[in-house]
Amino acid sequence: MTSQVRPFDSGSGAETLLEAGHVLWLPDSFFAVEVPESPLLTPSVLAGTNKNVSFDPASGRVSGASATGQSAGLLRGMLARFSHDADAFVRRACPAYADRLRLGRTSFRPVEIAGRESSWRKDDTRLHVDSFPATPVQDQRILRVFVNVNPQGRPRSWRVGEDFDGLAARFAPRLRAPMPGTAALLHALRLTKSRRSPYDALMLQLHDRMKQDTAYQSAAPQMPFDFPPGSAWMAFTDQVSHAAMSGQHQLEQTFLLPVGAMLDEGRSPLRVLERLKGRSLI
Ligand SMILES: O=C(O)CCC(=O)C(=O)O
Ligand SMILES: [Fe+2]
Repeated sequence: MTSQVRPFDSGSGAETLLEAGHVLWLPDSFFAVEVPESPLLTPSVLAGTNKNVSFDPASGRVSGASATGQSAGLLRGMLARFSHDADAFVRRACPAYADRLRLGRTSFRPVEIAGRESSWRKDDTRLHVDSFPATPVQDQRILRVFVNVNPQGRPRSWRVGEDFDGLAARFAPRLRAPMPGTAALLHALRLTKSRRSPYDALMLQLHDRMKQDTAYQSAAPQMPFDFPPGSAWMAFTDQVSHAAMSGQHQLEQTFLLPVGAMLDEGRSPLRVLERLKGRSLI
């Protein structure tokens, strides 16, 4: 079974559909780039070799951007407005999560994905589930909201892969608990911002094993889906196998949600992997 892209219908139990591993798609996005902001839609807003501009809604700090002066202010304003609107949208769409959601980072992705050079590990045109090497999630879910803001009418083309139960059953035998002391060492060396849980370590391995397995990439159950410009979508990207094949100009907001705030935490990747491994991973 593959995960599915479903039209989002307010008032129809978005939380249940997200927890079942679906992508919820909003054809008419809650956010649009305003006319004075449109000059920001160019890869030249990026500093150096960055692929994204990153924004921290808590501090208002922008990183990875080349802009200075007035255009820096415009960029910060657009990211702050997007982050605010994405937060309001998710709280409305998922009232059961509202009190427990934590706003993470915001990103702007002005580079065409197709043909972009990258290492296999960073290559998001390969099917994967999300896992963050430097910022462990501990027992939290990764919920992400995306908006395609392409001004030339081009879609963002994704592949959506098999459901997490299938994925986990296939890869779990190849996922190993890290050596004792690894998490403390990574944290002491400041390679991670907090302690990497056994769950984080297994999810990083799952991300890597999926991307490394070229036979799996072509043979795995999967469905292409084109998200038109002006549309938004959201998913638990730690659960939904996904790959972004082509497209340019996207905004993304990350949220973290403790598994205990889910309607059914038994569906979380954490609990699925714990059942397969027969032990606690936190
Ligand atoms: O840029 C995209 O459309 C999604 C890329 C991706 O896989 C991710 O951000 O985790
Ligand atoms: Fe991803």
